[in-house]
Amino acid sequence: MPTTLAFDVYGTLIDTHGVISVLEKFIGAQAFEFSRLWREKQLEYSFRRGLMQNYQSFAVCTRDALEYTCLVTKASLSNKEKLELMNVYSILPSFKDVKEGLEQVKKAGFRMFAFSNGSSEALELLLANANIRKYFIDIVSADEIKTFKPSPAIYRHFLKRANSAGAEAWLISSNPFDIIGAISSGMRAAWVQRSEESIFDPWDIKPTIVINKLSDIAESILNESNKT
Ligand code: LAC
Repeated sequence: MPTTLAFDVYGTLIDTHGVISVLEKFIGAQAFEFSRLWREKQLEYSFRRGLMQNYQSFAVCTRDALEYTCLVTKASLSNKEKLELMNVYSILPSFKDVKEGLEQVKKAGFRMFAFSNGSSEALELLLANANIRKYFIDIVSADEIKTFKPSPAIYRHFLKRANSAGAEAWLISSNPFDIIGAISSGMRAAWVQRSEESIFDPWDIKPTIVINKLSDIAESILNESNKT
């Protein structure tokens, strides 16, 4: 069975800070900090809803986090502006290294899936808009089992949906919490560290490999597989 790759979406394939140019129109220089806080809070809300078993879609976590970020930064955005931001969020761009990386992975013959907290509908739109939907056999969404990463249930769900054993499946993600979740559930995992400022959690669980750009993924996984 060829190796299976699960590509995380938000923050790995798709740049969540793609909202910054629109935010700048509304709040000027605060835009970067606002975007960072918005993303952090969105993830925190998904973690909390997972722990509380009080599921709402990832889009609800995003919308609630936007509201929180407005309150804490005292940014007075109108409802129309918030709606515009949410619309931009549904068609965010991919990172620059993504198409080349996916193209190489496809040529190498790996089985490719998109694997994300977002709902299937949201992911179909996002990936189609970024022109990368065609690379994936399927989309596996946390919404199918109404919980979020890094619950072990979601990685088990992925392996079942992809019909793959953990030892033959890799998660590719820029999100350290996702990498730790996948490794803890028996998968292998490649952390995409695009900048030196992104820090891996100093736990006793490490990524199988670290790459700096997505276009290195095919070669790095082939090298790693040859070692074992
Ligand atoms: C996702 C989160 C981790 O796409 O952003 O699943």
